[in-house]
Amino acid sequence: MKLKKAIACVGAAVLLVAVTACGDKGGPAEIDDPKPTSGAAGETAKPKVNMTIMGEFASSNLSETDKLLVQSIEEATNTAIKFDIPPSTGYTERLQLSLTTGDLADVVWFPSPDDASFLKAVKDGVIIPIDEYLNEADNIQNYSYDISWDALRVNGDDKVYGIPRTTVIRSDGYWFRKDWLDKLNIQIPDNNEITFDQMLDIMTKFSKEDPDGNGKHDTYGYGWAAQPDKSIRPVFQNELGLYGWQESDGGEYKYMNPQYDLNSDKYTKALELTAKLFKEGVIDPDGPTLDGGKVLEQFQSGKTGVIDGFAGHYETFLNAGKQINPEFELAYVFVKNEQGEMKGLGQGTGLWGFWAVTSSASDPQRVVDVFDYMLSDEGWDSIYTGIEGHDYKVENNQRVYSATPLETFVRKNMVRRANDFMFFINPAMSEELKQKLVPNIEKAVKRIVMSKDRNYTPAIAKTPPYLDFNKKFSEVTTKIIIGDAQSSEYKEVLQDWNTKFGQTYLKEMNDYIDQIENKK
Ligand SMILES: [Ca+2]
Repeated sequence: MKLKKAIACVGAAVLLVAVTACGDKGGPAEIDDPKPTSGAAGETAKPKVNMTIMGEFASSNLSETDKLLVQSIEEATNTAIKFDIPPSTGYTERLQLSLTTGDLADVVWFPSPDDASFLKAVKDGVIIPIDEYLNEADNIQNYSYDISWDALRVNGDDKVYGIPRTTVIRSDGYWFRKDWLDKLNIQIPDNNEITFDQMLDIMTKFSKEDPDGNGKHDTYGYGWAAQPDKSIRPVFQNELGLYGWQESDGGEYKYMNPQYDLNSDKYTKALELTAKLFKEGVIDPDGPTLDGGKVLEQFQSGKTGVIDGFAGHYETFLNAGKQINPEFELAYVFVKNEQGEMKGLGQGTGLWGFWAVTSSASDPQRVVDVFDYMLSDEGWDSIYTGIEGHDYKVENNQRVYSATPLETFVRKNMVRRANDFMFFINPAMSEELKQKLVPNIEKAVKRIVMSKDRNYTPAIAKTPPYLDFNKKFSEVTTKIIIGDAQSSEYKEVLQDWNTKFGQTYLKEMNDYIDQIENKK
């Protein structure tokens, strides 16, 4: 359907005409497209442009659906697109080599705006600013997070150095053992939202009241893990109102993170609560030594009754759990904060890497146009659902999807639309399952609160003495949580930090946030 449309529109070859004649802004798909009138091509058509896109994908070769997608993009934008996909284990090296030798694709993917080779390439003029090309890129503007643009202004000149590869930011809820809730006669409201007190009560019952009925005291309320760097942090920060850098309630600094605030007890209270739950065995005592994979295993095997996680994993988690215990059932639950609000910290800057236009690009505007097309309603429909005839057929005005397409290396990994939670839902999913999952994913996307630091790191925090001192925070946090230190010891370390580094750190962070916030 869409491919036919794209071809039909390119037949007319006038993009302006294409928008009016073939625009399909969310309306129902029509089967009988009027045939394009020929002869309109010519005057305003843009010349064909060749471009190479260098990116990191799971396969160096395009799959069938990838090829069909690229073809539809080429036809819609009058381009010839080549992909340069190094083996993913060697991507960084290949990218650096290209930057050094100047043998560059028109547009290249970088994993992060902090990437040292990216920052150098910007300084050297190898990566160019794209502000002027974004003027008419309404789709890129509409479907990127504001914070992503801030993260891409890396050169102190207020210019943007990349097209976001957006990731849909979520703040997930919790998986509960539904069969354990039933066994203990605990009801969850229809909207799946409970208070933090209810959450604490349920976790306590899961650890004390033998929810698996084996007569042994062998379960824990909540499964948690150490951070990837092995440090541990207090649990339930969302519920306790810890959302990173926000406007402060007063005091010396306009913006504050409770973790660094000598005048606030929010963070020490979170430490105290984690220590209490740890001591009482309400949270898994093995948590500090576990990683994410192990936490999932403990939950599926019935050692813990609650874990946090993505609502879209329902079928996978349920099937894995049922293999171990046929009684295994799942409920997905959100926990409101102490003020009764549905809020959760969104991580990152909305970027899952980004696309940087290089000084070798023969037509930078057209590179931006290609990405803008991918995010248009028509382009996005092909990216999300695939191409008619291959990924789905149209029968009785309805799309019938083929078996789950797995080889969407390029198709599903070029661009995303900010806040578009339907991305997480396979279009082939049954209506019944959609109705079960979509409301939960929607809540996880809509409840996000972003930390105002936008992943910015003050210069002082990159110095060796600072990095060395930082270990003291990890040490004291671990000690408090496992019961080897009083929570007041955190404030002692914080006081020391404040004297040595904090004033510089807090001022620099405040200046950064202030500058970005005032631009709005
Ligand atoms: Ca038991």
